[in-house]
Parts: sequence; structure tokens; C-alpha cells
Amino acid sequence: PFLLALLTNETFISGSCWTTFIDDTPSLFQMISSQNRANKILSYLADLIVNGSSIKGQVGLPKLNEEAEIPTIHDPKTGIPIDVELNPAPRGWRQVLLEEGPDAFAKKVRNFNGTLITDTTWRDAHQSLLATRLRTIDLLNIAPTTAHALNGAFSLECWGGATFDVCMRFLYEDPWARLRKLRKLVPNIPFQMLLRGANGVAYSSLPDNAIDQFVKQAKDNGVDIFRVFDALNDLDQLKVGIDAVKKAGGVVEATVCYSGDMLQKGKKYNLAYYVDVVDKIVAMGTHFLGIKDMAGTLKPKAATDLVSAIRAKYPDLPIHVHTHDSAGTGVASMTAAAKAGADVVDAASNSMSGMTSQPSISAILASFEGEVETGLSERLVREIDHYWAQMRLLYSCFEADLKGPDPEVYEHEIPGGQLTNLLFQAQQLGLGAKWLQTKETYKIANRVLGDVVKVTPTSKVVGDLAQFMVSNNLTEEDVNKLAGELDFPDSVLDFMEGLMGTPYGGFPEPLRTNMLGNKRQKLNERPGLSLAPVDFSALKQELVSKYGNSIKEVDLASYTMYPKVYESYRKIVEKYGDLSVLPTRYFLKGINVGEELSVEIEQGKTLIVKLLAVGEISQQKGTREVFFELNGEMRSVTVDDKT
Ligand code: 3PY
Ligand code: ZN
Repeated sequence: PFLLALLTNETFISGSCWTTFIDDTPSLFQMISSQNRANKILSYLADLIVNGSSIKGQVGLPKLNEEAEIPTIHDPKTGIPIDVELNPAPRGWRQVLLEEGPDAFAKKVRNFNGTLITDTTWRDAHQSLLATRLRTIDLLNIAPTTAHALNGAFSLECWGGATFDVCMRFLYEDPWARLRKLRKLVPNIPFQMLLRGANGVAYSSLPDNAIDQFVKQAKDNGVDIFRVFDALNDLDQLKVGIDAVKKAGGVVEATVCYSGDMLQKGKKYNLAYYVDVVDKIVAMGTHFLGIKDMAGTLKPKAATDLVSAIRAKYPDLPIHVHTHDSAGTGVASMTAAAKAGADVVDAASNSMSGMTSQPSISAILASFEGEVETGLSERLVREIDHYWAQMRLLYSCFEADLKGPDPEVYEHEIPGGQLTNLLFQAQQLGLGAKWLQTKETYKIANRVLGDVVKVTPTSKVVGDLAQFMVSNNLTEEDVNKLAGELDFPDSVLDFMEGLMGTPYGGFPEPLRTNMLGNKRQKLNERPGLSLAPVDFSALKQELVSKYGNSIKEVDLASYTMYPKVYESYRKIVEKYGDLSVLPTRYFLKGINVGEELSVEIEQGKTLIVKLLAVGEISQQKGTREVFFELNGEMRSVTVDDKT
């Protein structure tokens, strides 16, 4: 049709000025672009149909075989259905923030008579249960309903942590586009992200100006509240993130990471340690104090002791507690935290909660009932969960299949997301015994490294060392004795070099000296001080020369965080276009012969794709032809058969 339109276009036929032709006839070029996009999507589908899914971590196919239903929600007072498309989202805490600024917002939250809820379903819950694989389209579909159902929530945690990397690396999506699109649909609930301090959303430190640039982009594209932590509670590292958020005008939630069970005697990280870190955080200045219990080892009694101690010392400081339900005590711990004076606690939609995720939102509301007000409606959180029950089936192929709480978490202290990840890897090897060994060795690896606070990226260091020890059959003594000779994983050497900051109590010696040998230097100051600033104008030129003028500030930020991942992502987009528009079950399993799929590639532009047939393999070329009907016209795509 494009060629036909071109050949019959009068300006084109008359041969008059080609350069103005492009400007004067935009519809033709929109047509080329839509056709290119259509062809690219067909190429993806053809490859998927012939070769199967290339999405890492996918085992099997989605269990949901139809379009997910968006639940109807009802006004809790009148019981009347709410038309979420027609009615504007009600006022929420974001309006307070936008109208009155971060300081007044923090004060009002502190003065709220009760404890507010952060819903983590869009970030940590799927990071912890579904390998971070939730796609933008499935968030967008439920976003208008969420804006109504959760309008009393403190925030939706929806960005940062591992989602940034996974979006580009495994889902072939632009994390910035996700943020902007969600923002448009949810104008009333603050958006929250997880920032790994001086590491941004990467695995080791970046130059300070890279953190500033990234945070500014995050703020400008829709993030309101930044939960900033440092994996070692290294305050110099933490300050880099805090300062970046302050400069960008965001809400700072400077965070202390809670590692291990402080109720156990003789622990390195005890109440006095945490209060000391909090003192230093308060001295730096923050709108909120975050307490981040990434492994779910904060028992109810510990939550009471910790929050009470901080509350007594800092009556005006708003406190936000994050936890994981790995041991099954999440609801009890969050209830204890709320009663001890926490202003906000984290929870996840019921079908996306429990075990390595956050505790169930309905269970928390039930546990609070009659005692702690949240501003949320029990009916609405229940109604919206019908969607998440379906998502759990849609993403079943990424489940680690944990069957129950893991009380050993108080011993091995593995963070939620990593626990599912390591279990998944052990299951893939088909060895039940391997799992026990992994957990046991993780404990030993932590001891070898001097008992560090374990959360991304230090949890990866401990996990990598544990796997290295298991696969090379090494004991704790072996590691210490042979440190100078062994070829340790990069992450372990990065940590020992000091690229992730300095652990409390210092690095283990002589292990550090022996491990580094003369391969690496010892960094005895925070890494950002010796990293050359990113030259963003040179980087822009470089990326424009590679990818053209569409390069934006957010691309510079993506590249700076993950240069290789960004480049591979661009290659995929070049080949297949914007795949975020494909409904998930087609993205993961393709279509069957005779099946029809409709994809909205942009507003008002829908492709109707039907798979007609898959050709025989060509013995000479090893290719197959895949035949589609695209909006009523026949198309064929040739793909290499790699099976
Ligand atoms: C992350 O850094 O991604 C985390 O979720 C840490 O808990
Ligand atoms: Zn978490």
C-alpha cells in the first residue's frame, strides 16, 4: 500500500522538490513507519513461533490463556461501580506533595493518625516472586483502576531496583517510557523508586555526576519519592544518593538496611549499631527515614524495639518500614512497627504477596483493624487483587515455586529477591540437595567476607562467592588459604577492591590483601572520589552518531548505568521495534496457526495479525517461511530455524 500511495501521489509523480515532499506529506512517512513497525513485530513473532521464547528465565508457557479481566471496583460507601476511565482519579497524597512540597508532605504524613501503606506490587513484589519480569503493558492495563482503588496509599513502589536493568536486558523495554506512561495514568498517588545510593541502579559505584543526572531524569519523568540505601550502610556512599535527590527536588527517604536478626545475642548489627546509623542519617537531613528489611529477618519484637528506639529519640521523624515475608512474620512485624510509631509500612497485593515478597495488604488491613487507620478500603484492595491473581498465572513461567516460609532466613539472611533467584537456579539443576548446600554455603561465604550487610550489590557478592565455593568444592579454610591463587568472581574482587564502599568494621584481612594480590588496588576512600565524571556532551555526541538524533537525556542515563545492556537493547529494538505493545501471552508464547491477535502499536493504530502457516525447513538455508495475514493482507517472514 505504501508503494501504491507513493506512486499515485501527485507531488511525487510531478517530480517536484523532493526535500519538501517529506515535510509536506507526513502521512506517507507515518505509513512507512507503521509498516516498518508491523514488519518488525511480525519478525519477532515469526522467530518466537519457529525458535521458541528467548526470554531468559522462562520455563514453560503462561498459564493464563485469555485476556486478563480488569476487575470492576465499587465505591466502598455506596457500593456503586466506579467507571475508572470516565471519572478523574480522586485526590491523593501526591496532590499534597505537589501543592505543598516535600517538607510539608513529610510533616503531614507524620501527623496522619494511623499508618499509611506503600504498595510494592509494581516493583519489589514481582522482583521477588516473578524474576522482575512484569511488563509495562500489564501495569498500564491496571493503572487507571489502581489510581482509584489505592488513592489513599502513601506510594506505589514502581521503579528502580532491578526493574531498570531487567526492563532493557530481558524485556526489551525502555524503563523511562514505562515510568512516563504510568505517571500519566496515576496522577494522584506518589511514585516511589529504589535507588542504590552511589551505585544508582547498577551493581557498583558510578561517578557522582552520573548519579545526579540519573536522579534528575527519574524525578523529571515521574518519580516522587526516592528510597535511597547503601548496601553496606556506608554513609559516604549513601550521601551521594541523598544529595542527588535533594538537588533534583525529590522526596528523600534515606534508609538504613537491617541485616540479620538483632534479637540474637552477639550480633554485629545490633540495636546500638542501627540507632547510630540513624543518628548519622538524621544529621545529613532526610524527609523520611527508611528501614529496609530486605531479607525479612525483622521479627515483631525487633520491629517494636527498633522503631520505638528511633521514635523516642526523633519524635518528628517520619519512619517508613520495608520488609519481606520470607519467614512468614511480615504481617506481625509490620503491625508491631505500626504500633511502635511507624508512619508507613510496605505491603503487596494479596496474590503477589507472601514468602519472599511483601506481606499481604489485606492481611495487614485485617491485622490493623480497629486499631490502626490506613486510609485504604479493605473492599477496594480485595477487588483489585482479582487482576493480580490472573497476572500470577500469566507470569507462572517465571515462578521459583517456593512452597512455604523459610524460617532459616534468620540464619542465612538471604534477601527476598535473591532467595527466589538462588532457589530457581538450584531447581534448574534438578538437585534438591543443592539448595540446602547453597543456603549453608551462603552463610559461610558471608562469614568469610566479614559478615556484611547483604542487599544488592553485596548480596550478589556473597551469592557469587557461595556458588564459586560450591562449584569448586572449597571450604572456608580453602578460601582463606588459597586466596592468592584462586580465580574469584569479578563481583567478589570488586567488593574487596572497595568499589561498593567500605563495610562496617572494615574489610577482612589478610583475606583482602591476599585476594587482591597485585591484580587490583585497595581503594580506601569512596569510589566516586576517584572516578572521572561522565562527559555527558561527549557521550551525547557518541550516541547520536550511533543511533541518530532521537537520543535523549534518559538514553544517556540508561547508557551510563548499563552501557552493554543499553547497546543490546537498541539492537533488539532496531530488529523488532517496540515490543512493549505486544500482549504478554503473545510475547512469551507467540500465536498458533489460525489464531488472531490484535496489537495497538500506537493510539488508534491497531494491527490484526493472524498466523496462517509455518513453512517447511529449507534444507539448504536452514530457514523457514512463516505466513501471516496482517490487517487482511498476506505477509511472509523468513527466519533462521535454530532449533
Ligand atoms: C534491589 O536493590 O533491587 C533490592 O530490591 C534490594 O532489596
Ligand atoms: Zn525489598
